[in-house]
Parts: sequence; C-alpha cells; structure tokens
Amino acid sequence: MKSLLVGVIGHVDHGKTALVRALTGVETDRLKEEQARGVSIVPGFALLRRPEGEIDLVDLPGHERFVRAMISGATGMRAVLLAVDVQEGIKPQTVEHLEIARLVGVRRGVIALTKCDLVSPEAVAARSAELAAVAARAGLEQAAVVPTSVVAGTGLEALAQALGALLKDAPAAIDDGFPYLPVDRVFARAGFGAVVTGTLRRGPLAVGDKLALMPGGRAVTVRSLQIHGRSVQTAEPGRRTAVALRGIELSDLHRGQALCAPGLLAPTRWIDVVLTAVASAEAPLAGGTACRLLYGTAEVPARLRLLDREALEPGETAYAQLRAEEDIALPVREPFILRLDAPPITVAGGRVLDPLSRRRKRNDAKVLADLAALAAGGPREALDIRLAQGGLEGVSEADLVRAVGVAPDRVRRRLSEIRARPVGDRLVDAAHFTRLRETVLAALARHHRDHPIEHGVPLDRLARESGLGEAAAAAALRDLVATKDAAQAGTLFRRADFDPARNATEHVRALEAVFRKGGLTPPDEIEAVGRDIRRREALAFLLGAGTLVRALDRVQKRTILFHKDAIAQAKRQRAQTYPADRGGEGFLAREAGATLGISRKFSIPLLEHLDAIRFPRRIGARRAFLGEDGRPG
Ligand SMILES: Nc1nc2c(ncn2[C@@H]2O[C@H](COP(=O)(O)OP(=O)(O)OP(=O)(O)O)[C@@H](O)[C@H]2O)c(=O)[nH]1
Ligand SMILES: [Mg+2]
Repeated sequence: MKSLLVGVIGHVDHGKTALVRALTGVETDRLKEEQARGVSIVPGFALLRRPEGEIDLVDLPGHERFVRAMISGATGMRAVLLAVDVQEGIKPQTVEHLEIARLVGVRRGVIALTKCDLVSPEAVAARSAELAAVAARAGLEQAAVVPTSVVAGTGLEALAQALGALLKDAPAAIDDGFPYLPVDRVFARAGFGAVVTGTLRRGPLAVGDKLALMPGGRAVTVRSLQIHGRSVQTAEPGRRTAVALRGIELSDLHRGQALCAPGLLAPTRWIDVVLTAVASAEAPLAGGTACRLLYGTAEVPARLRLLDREALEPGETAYAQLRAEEDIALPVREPFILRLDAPPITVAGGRVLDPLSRRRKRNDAKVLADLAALAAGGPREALDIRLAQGGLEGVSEADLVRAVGVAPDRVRRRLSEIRARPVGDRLVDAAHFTRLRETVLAALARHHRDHPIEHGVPLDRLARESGLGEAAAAAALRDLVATKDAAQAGTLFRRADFDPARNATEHVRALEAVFRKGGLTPPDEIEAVGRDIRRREALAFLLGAGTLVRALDRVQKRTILFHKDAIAQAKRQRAQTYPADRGGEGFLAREAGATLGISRKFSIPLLEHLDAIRFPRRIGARRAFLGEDGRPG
C-alpha cells in the first residue's frame, strides 16, 4: 500500500490541530498542558485513509518556543500541509517552517487557508493568490491552495483530495535497505514491555530484527511492531512505527536515540555536510559559529567549520564541517538543521555527505571536489569516492557501508560489479589495484636489476622494497602470478620475464662445475665457497635455481651441497638396486650408502633430503620406495 508522511506546519494557532482533527477524527493535542493552554507542544500523529493509500499526518507545534520539537517531528516528512490563518496571513513561523521544510529537502505540499468562515470570499481569494506566490518562492512545487473552515465544515473534502493527489504522485520512500528509526516517544505497555515510536526511515523493519540502539550501539531485538495500532510483521520505510523491544529497560530509552541496523552507524565528532543558510536570515552565518545541531530526534551542541569561505550569506549553499561536542551517529545523506541558542532562530540546514569524517583542510581543492561529487551523487558515487580516498591502502567493508549508507549486501554486489579487489581485510578499487600491481612489478624489476644473482624476492622483503603493506603486496603478487606476469618458486617471487639463468656469471659456472664433478661426494662448503663474496653470491644463485641442493644431516648438524644431477643419479641407481623393495621390506641407510659407494657423511644427508621430498618413504629405520606422490611406486 502506498503511504506518505506529511508534516502539518504553520504559525501558532493557525488551525493545524483543528484541521487534523477534522480530517481524521484524531485529537493530537493529548497532553494536559496542551489542552489547558490550547497550544501544541509536541508532535502529534494521525492517520488519514484515502483511496490512494494512507497518509501519516504529523501535527507539528507552531509556537516559536517549540520549533525544536517541530524539527524533531519533521524528521522523515516527505511533504507538508501548511496551515495559514486567512486573517493573519504569513507570520514568522509560517516562514520558518517553510524554510525548515525546504532545508530538509521537502519540495511538495498543500496549503490550507484556515478559518475561512471568518472572512469574505474576496478576502479568501486575495489571500489564496498571495500564498500561491509565497509557496513557489519557498520551493514548494505546484502547491494547491485550499480554503477551509472546520467550523463550517467546508473545504475539508477538497483538502483530503489534494492530499490524496500528493500521495498518488509521491515517489516511493527511499529504501536503502537498512532500518533507521529516530526515537520520538518511549513508553511501557502491558504485554509489550518497552515501546518506542518514530518514523521508520531508510529501509524495512521486521519482527525479530536485531538492532543497535544509537549512540552507544547497545543490542536490542524487535519484539513486535505496530503501525497506527495495527500489529504488523514488517514495517515499510516512511511509516510511523511503534516498536516493542526486547533486551532493554524503559529507563535506558529516551527520545533522541535511534534504532539502526547493527554496524551501519558509528560514533563520531566530525561530519562533512552540504549546508544552506536560511534565505530570510538577517545576517551572514560566520564560520566558527556555535550552534545546535538537530538531526533525527536528537539535538547536540556543535561548531560550524566552513571549508571554502568565511561566512555563508543568506540563501547561499556551501560545503562545511560540523564538530559535535558529544558523540553523534547519523547516516549519510541524512538531513539536519542548525539553530542558534541566542537568539533562538533557525540559521541553516543541509545533508550529511560524510558521516565519519575528521578535521579537514580548508580551501583544499581535493576535499571540496570530493564533497561536491558526494553532494551531486548517490550511494554509487559515495562508494567510488570512498574507495578512491582509500587509495592503495584500501577501506574496510564496515567503513564503506557507513560511507555509502546502504545495506551491506548491496555494497558487496556493487563492489563486485566495479571489480573492487580484496586486499587483506580491506577493499581497493580497480584503478588502485592496477597501481598496486604496477608498483609490485616495478619493485620486482628494481630488485632483479640490483640483485641479478638472486632468483627472486620473498614477500616481506618485497613489501618493504615497494613501500606497500604486506597484505597489499601479497594480494598484488597473487594476482600477478595468476595473470602470469610474475612467477613464484618456493618462497621467492620474480617477474615472469626475468630469467635468472641469463644472469649466471663466471663464478656461477665455475662453482657449478666443481659440484657437478664432485657428484655424490662433493667438496665441503667451506672449502668450495669460503667467505668470498662472489662465490657466496654464486652459491645463492645456484641454490635459488635448484641447481645445488643443501642436504642436512640433523644428527651431525652439518650440511652437504649436492649437485641436482648427482641426486638424480642416486635416485635412479637406488631404484635399480632395490626393485624388490616396492611395497616390501625397505632398506637401511647404511645399505643405501654401500650400494652408492659413499660414506655415511654423504649418505645420511642425501637420504634426509630424499625423505624430505618423499623419495623413498621412511618406515621406521627402513625406507621403502614410493612414487613422488607418496604412494608405493
Ligand atoms: N472560526 C474558526 N476557528 C478555528 C478554525 N480552525 C481553528 N480554529 C481555532 O483556532 C485556534 C487554534 O487552533 P489550533 O488547531 O489549536 O491551532 P494550531 O495551529 O494547532 O496551534 P499550535 O499547534 O499551537 O501551533 C483554536 O481556538 C481553534 O478553535 C476554523 O476553521 N474556524
Ligand atoms: Mg496544534
């Protein structure tokens, strides 16, 4: 069913509550004090059923002392019903309420001229024309002006029809896929426990949902849901909703808190915003001004930091930061209002562009360009911008979700569409991932140039040499190996186009010859290589290439260097000597040494090495020949 939340606004005593009563039969002035004084103090709620759907009317207080309450009730309104007393015409809160509606992004509405029983038809006609012009100036598109009287009962059907038309043409409420409900009332109800009410925003809410109570993030569960007294399993965004909660006491609940999907909001002191000064302001709004930040149903002291000018002229729009004096948590794109304490006036309003910011540089082209792009775009652009800001380091998914302000599964879907890449526990956009790859390839090239004798470079060293984090270097390397731009041998990485054999030097060739000749009784390392730096490099090269193998005698704690050809020869020879051992008895280390004609000094490390590569397998003191895959050959 279609629904629309309409804020009923206008100057004090202009007949808002009387209109709502006449349209719906609901008395929204429910407080004793409201009834005694004949003035609305808090927002009241009533449902208007129409053939087109349901209209949630929020009857807002008009008195100048209750503008803050009016703003808290204006949260989530998508259209307005402006009440104007036909005799009084435009008054200060008529203007202020229209400004507030405009600042929170409302562009549609209906105007009711009230108390028309008290004046002549000519006076009604004159006021109608005047109001149509005012509405247009206030940014209300094609607002119908409907003369009414609750005393005479005239114009009410026409007004209901105008509201119905508004509903019919209304775009669907924004659905970002996660529930956000600023709490405006709290009470206990027998059989339901603690109940909060508010306007559900941003996404649906269902019985059983787990939520976080912000600020603070305390976990609560939805026990049951009601919309205008009707129990429901699911509430759609845009509806006035009563939520019975499990997991919390009434005393821990108060207006100004908000229910939200867990993880979507995080506390902060700094937010980036696009801000418009009230058009009817008498003076510019200076940077540095202390003000009250009103968002959802919350209000906190904050300081304004303009980013590209010293002051905001009336009606002007600019990018700015707000520094809250206590932790705040509100979603991106959320509207807010700024007021002064003294004089108590509304000075500006706007939308959140970055809900988790920090102090930013003023007059910085990049900062301002990002904010302009965020202001012009939606979730997609926010995702692109945040990823770009994350650069080579990337952004965590939790941070992205908050910056983008839509449900995590939608963020994930989009991330795969734009081919963002996981790097450790972060995400990097495709362009930066390409740069990561290039950075790693360049670092590999430098390494090969500076250390031509090495076969490659281990990950940790490459990370250092490329100036990247290990996770970033590892992700890039994995991708480079997958695309065959790099190769991995053991723990070493190299460029695919780097052929270590090309870099074999005289020393390498000489050393290799020595060990090839040595066969299964090679010279000691000290003797053949010693401390000579060239020969040590040559040894590293030959080990890296697998030409020489370092075999270990664990008992004697000594190593022997074999040429790979000698090892291959030993394997062949033994396989011929012990064919009967396949799956049989196996042989002892000394028997093998005897067959090969070498002493224990060589046979023990040789067999250890062959064990290490599973040829043959060890069975107690005996060894049996197995295939290289570990199965009996
Ligand atoms: N004659 C006449 N009086 C009206 C009409 N509508 C409202 N009134 C009177 O105007 C006064 C104010 O009406 P409310 O409906 O309380 O005004 P409001 O806009 O809700 O006031 P606040 O909520 O305090 O801003 C009341 O005394 C109403 O009886 C009307 O159509 N004709
Ligand atoms: Mg009222």
